[in-house]
This record gives sequence, structure tokens and C-alpha cells, in this order.
Amino acid sequence: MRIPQPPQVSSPRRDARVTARVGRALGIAVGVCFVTGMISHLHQHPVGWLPLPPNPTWGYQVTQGAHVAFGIACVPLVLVKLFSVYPLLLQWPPVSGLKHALERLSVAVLVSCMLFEVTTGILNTVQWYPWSFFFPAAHYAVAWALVGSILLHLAVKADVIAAALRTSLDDARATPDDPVGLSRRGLLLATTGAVGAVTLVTIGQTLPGLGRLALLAPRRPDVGPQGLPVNRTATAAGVRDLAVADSWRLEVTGTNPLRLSRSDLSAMAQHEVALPIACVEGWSSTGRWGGVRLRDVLALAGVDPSADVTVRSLEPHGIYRSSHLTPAQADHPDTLLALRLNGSDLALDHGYPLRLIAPNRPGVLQTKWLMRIEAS
Ligand SMILES: Nc1nc2c(c(=O)[nH]1)N[C@H]1C(S)=C(S)[C@@H](COP(=O)(O)O)O[C@H]1N2
Ligand SMILES: [Mo]
Repeated sequence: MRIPQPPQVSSPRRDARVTARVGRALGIAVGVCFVTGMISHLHQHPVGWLPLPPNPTWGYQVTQGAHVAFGIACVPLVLVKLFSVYPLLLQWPPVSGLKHALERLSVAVLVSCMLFEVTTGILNTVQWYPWSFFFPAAHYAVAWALVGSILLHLAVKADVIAAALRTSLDDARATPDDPVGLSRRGLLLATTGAVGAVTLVTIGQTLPGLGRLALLAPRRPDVGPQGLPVNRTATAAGVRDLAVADSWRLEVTGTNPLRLSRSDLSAMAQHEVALPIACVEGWSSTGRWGGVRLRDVLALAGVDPSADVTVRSLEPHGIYRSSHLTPAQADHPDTLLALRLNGSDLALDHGYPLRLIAPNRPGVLQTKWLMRIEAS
């Protein structure tokens, strides 16, 4: 039988010194993604023993913006890291003993999880789901497998990594059998440039002022009705008729249950806050929201400030038609039932007749087209 040989791909750039340096950057990027991803998960699946505070009000904008930016930065890093080691991945014979088999298995898990996280994450930013699983659950579960396999990999390779990082890049240029002659230092510089470039053309989706550079970002934060993007229109949500009906009222449960029209709400004390919609997809955009404080409405309904609150939308189906607020979030002075955005009545697609806007909170929990508030 003819034994397949690994391709002839020796190159001064395929070297543990390159792999370890790119790996270090990748490890940092994955670390940021993991921590910020867990924060996002905790926002969407709160646990009683670790309530997330409503301050700083821009918190989620920063953590989710970083999550997506560092995830995008992983793309060139993963590609260069795979380039620097792929002859090893094609090694023949594939295993030479139990220890080697386990090591290769852990690398296989690591590479698959890494590719899965980066691919699904980026497809989520463009809202393309060519699969049947539920993205947030799968992305979350695989994050643990990824971090586990990275820790194992670091433990197994600790000596090699430490030695490679200690050794200078030894920047020899072209050799007779390597006419391209890009040095190892050159490759690392090009990788840094690629990370910088992909960041520059996407970060404007969340960093104010860089919107014009956001050529590859799926969203420009200033494009949309009232100067803000829309996620899920009133038509898509099936609320067009209900939202504009004269019979619309906001129901509030409590010892003094309420049924409030838009004019009732407009007659209450009005407040204005500047808060971002910070979408899990990585874009964010700040608006000036006007309306009544949720805590004022709750007080009017006789709800205790220590109550948990659920807000419900007119939307008949869909997993984002209600959201939950902790007592601290519900009682925060910036938490509004918004009637207005950037100086005019809310556009239908931004949640008319009434929406929730609250500090340090994922966009998906800023429920639009409200109809009911329940305290428990
Ligand atoms: N009822 C309802 N509210 C919702 C959604 C939804 O699908 N249904 N989408 C959420 C998501 S994912 C985001 S990012 C924000 C977007 O708000 P905007 O369209 O006003 O920018 O609304 C949130 N509120
Ligand atoms: Mo969102």
C-alpha cells in the first residue's frame, strides 16, 4: 500500500516561534470573547446569585462591541495559525501511541470548536442561519468546549510554547529554496496589519465616529428611521395593526392595576435619556429617548420597588416578545417607557406606541410595542 506523504511545505515561516506568538494573540482574543460572551449570556439568562447591575449604563455596548470585534479579529489569527502548523495536522501515520493520539484528539476538538465559534458568530452578525440549531445555545455550549480544549492544549504544550516565546524570531530573509522570502517577523507584521484592517472596516458598527469606515459591517449605526437601525420591523413582527389601533392601552398589574393610553402616559412626568441599543449582533447606536420612568408607572400601580418586572409586547409570536427586569433595573432612573426617539414620536419600527429602553442591557431585551407590565 502506498502511504500518503505530507505535502512538501517546509518554510521558515512555519515555525513554533510564529505559531506561539500568533497563538498568544489568539488566546487573548478568545479570552476576551469568552468573558464578554459569558456576560452576554448572564444578561439573557440571569441567575439570582449574580445579578448584573444597571451601571455603567453603556456597559453592554462595550462588552458586546468587544465580543464581536475580538471575534472578527480571530479570523486572520486563526488562518495564520493554521497556516503555520498545517503540515503537522496532516502528519502520517496519524497517531504514534496513546499520548500522541490524545494530543491529536485535543487539537482536533480545539480546531473544530474554534472554527465553529468564529463561523457561527460571524454569520450571526449578518443574521444568516444556514443550520437548524438555536445559535445562542450552540455558540454558548461550544465556548466551554473551546476554552477547555485551549487549557488542555496550553498544559500539554507549555514547554514548547515557553521555549518558542523566549527564542528570538531570528529574522533570516530569503533562502535559495524559499524565494518568497517573507521573514517570520514580516509574517507577524502582516498578520497584525490584517487584524487592524478587519477591525477598522467593522468597528464603526459600534464605535461612534467610525461609521463611514464600516465598509464590511452589516450595519451602519446611523442608518434607519429616526437615525437608528431597526432589528425586526413591525410588519415582520405582525404588530402593524395592533400598534396603531385607537384601542391600544398599556396594562399594568399591581395593587392598583392600570390601563393607560398614550395620552395618559404623555401627561405624566417626562424624562429624556441618551442610551444605546446594543444588539447582540455587534452593532450599537445611541438615541435620545423620551418618555416616563418605569418606576413612576410601577409606583402608580402600587408595585413594591423590590418587585421583579416582566414587560410584554403586542407581538403574538417570537422569542423576544417579552423581557425581564431585576428590581434594580426596573427602579433605575434611566429605565424608561419610551414614547419618543430623537425628538419625535417613536417610529412604528422602533416600537410605537411604547417601548422599553433601559441601561446596560442587550438590545434583544429592549422590548418594542409594549402592551403589558407584570410585577411579581
Ligand atoms: N417585541 C420585540 N421587541 C424587540 C425585538 C423583537 O424581535 N420583538 N427585537 C429586539 C432586538 S434583537 C433589538 S437589537 C432591538 C432593536 O431595536 P430597534 O429596532 O428599535 O433598533 O429591539 C429589540 N426589541
Ligand atoms: Mo438585537
